[in-house]
Amino acid sequence: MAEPLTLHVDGFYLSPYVFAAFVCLEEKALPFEVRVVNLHDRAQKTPAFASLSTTSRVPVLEHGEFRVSESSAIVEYLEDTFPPPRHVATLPAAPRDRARARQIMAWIRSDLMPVREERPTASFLHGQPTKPLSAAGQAAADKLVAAASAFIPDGRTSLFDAFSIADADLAMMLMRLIGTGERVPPKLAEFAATQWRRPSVRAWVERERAPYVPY
Ligand SMILES: N[C@@H](CCC(=O)N[C@@H](CS)C(=O)NCC(=O)O)C(=O)O
Repeated sequence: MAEPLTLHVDGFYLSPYVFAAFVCLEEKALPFEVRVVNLHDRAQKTPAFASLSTTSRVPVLEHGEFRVSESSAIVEYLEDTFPPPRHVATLPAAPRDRARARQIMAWIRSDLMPVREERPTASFLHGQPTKPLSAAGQAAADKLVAAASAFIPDGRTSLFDAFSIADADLAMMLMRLIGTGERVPPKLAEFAATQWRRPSVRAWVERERAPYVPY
């Protein structure tokens, strides 16, 4: 019998890291249970979750007895454990494309902090108000637009020939701007809109969320 999969998520479905793991499970059509960790109640700090996660952060994936934190590690684990052709690929197979996908995923997780701070996911997922971008926010937004324009080939609405989690990650980052009324070049707007329509992404966006409480 298949070992059960459980994804530990934040209650408001705001985490871009949970998003990547969730979309990966959906793309692969894997049955999984969701367990909510209410970050605003500091539930991630309870001894039970701290020992389960090691890092006291979401997402955490449980697969039978195995547990793994860190969204990119979860994506890699799912890709290795549930590979194509039986399951949809969520990372490119070709080494250079896979390296580029990993590059984009690592970059999104480690750069552009002013955009993440000034355009948190609550701003476009829960309609939380935003202020005009600061100089640092605008510089980071410009950097995002320039890099995304270079990464996405002209005439395409995906980074590679087929979908990868890097597409979803990049679309989420662009939605911080698009979803709060910032203008981006048409190629990027089309890319983000296409990715945002994917059923796996819709499953996360349309998930029933607890009403947002700032924390
Ligand atoms: N590098 C981690 C980041 C995970 C992370 O920072 N999760 C946040 C939610 S977006 C969290 O659990 N924060 C709780 C805390 O910091 O106490 C990943 O990619 O999974």
